[in-house]
Amino acid sequence: MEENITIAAISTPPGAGGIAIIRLSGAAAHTIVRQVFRSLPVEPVFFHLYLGYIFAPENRQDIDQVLLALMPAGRSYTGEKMAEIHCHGGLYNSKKILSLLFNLGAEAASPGEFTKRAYLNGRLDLTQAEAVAALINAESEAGLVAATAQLAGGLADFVNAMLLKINQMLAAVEVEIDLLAEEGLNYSQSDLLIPLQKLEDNCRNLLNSYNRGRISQSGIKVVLAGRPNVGKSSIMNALLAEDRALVSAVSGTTRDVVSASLEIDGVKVELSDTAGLDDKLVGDCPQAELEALGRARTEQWLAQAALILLVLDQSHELTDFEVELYQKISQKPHLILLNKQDRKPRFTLTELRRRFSYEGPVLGCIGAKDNIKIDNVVTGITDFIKSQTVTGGGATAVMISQQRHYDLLKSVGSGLHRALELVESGAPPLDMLAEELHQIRFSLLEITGAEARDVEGLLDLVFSQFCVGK
Ligand SMILES: Nc1nc2c(ncn2[C@@H]2O[C@H](COP(=O)(O)OP(=O)(O)O)[C@@H](O)[C@H]2O)c(=O)[nH]1
Ligand SMILES: [Mg+2]
Repeated sequence: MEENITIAAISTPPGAGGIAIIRLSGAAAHTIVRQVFRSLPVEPVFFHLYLGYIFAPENRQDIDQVLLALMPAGRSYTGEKMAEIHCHGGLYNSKKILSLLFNLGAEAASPGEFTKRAYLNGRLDLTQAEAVAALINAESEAGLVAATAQLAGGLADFVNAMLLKINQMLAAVEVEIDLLAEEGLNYSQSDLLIPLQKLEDNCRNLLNSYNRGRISQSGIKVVLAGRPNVGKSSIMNALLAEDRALVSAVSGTTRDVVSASLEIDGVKVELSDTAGLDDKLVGDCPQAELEALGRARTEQWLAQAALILLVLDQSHELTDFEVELYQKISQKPHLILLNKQDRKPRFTLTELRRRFSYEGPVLGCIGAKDNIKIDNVVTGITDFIKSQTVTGGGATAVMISQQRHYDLLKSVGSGLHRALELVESGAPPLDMLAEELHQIRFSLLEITGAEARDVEGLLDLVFSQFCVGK
């Protein structure tokens, strides 16, 4: 078994830094470090930091002054004997220490292997292991909060509570199957109906939290669209409070999509500025080709956007092309930004509403550098995020943010639906009902990984998202 191999890795990112941490885990972790660390007591105190020198065993030459901590099996992150060497954060010295450990029998850890061992040794369930990866990769306040809640076992508790109910029902149905031969059916429909309905509700609420969870973890894509020169790049820069996109009075300045991230209401917002869309292609060929390319890119981005900001310039007449463009994007969540409020308007709000057949809010703004007015655009984006992440009636505090959990809960949901149909039919074939409950049980167990510790494919999927050393 690979657990008997002692693994080692540098757990801090490569490059020069204050310190680097080298981790070891496995049966030989303590004996290996003892051979390269001066002055470790015969019976070291666990979790104590020892200050001392790492030396090369072959010539007893000191390599670095470090802090060393030992953790006992059963009380460490992985559940195995562990050691952590906090050395100076240079690439050369840390790699040299690591190679000493390899010479003494340690092997290079693969990505996520420490966490995988923690899971295999029952220190974490699979949802918590996934939360570790999510926490490391969190890019916003919302992402961090979601990952921490999952790490604390919120999702696992919720799933385990569902599992307990399924187990109870399964036991009742199986007793019923056994008794049937002797005493006839003793089953009452309401015994199963109400708990199954409750479970279906719970499952639906959790599935409904996926959008919220995904947005918390990965953020949303917001794309600026509109004719050239209406002020898209200026608004992008104003929102970012930096000169990210090129702004000029020359129409068609932005050719490619320029993206940057900011945090709004705790959520990561990936903002993208696109080349303007227009029906008038420039006459000479190379220009026209460039326009067409920019346009194709823009349309790709619009398709991926969670929210489109359609920018209009109120100091120019509305064009038919803008009306057409609006028709195109109106099926997607969007905000209409009426830019250049500092200039004399050339069309009225009534005209805009009539031509767009649009009743919703229009956000007036100024993107020009010296005169920025952008607060209501930020509020508009905030309201959109709130509408996507709001917890409606019956919603759970617990949420899911990973596709794997969503897919498994989907099959739990359809299993529950089929089980309910059987029960509602009045006299369900009990063996069919038991089979549905078994399938639901397996899907729930796969979420927490409680019975999947030997399913290699599943573990590869989960642990491949990790970096080496975690
Ligand atoms: N007066 C005024 N000019 C603006 C405003 N927003 C942008 N501009 C100017 O309009 C021109 C085109 O802006 P730009 O952001 O490059 O437009 P884009 O082609 O839509 O990206 C530039 O000269 C900007 O300075 C605004 O709110 N008011
Ligand atoms: Mg631009």
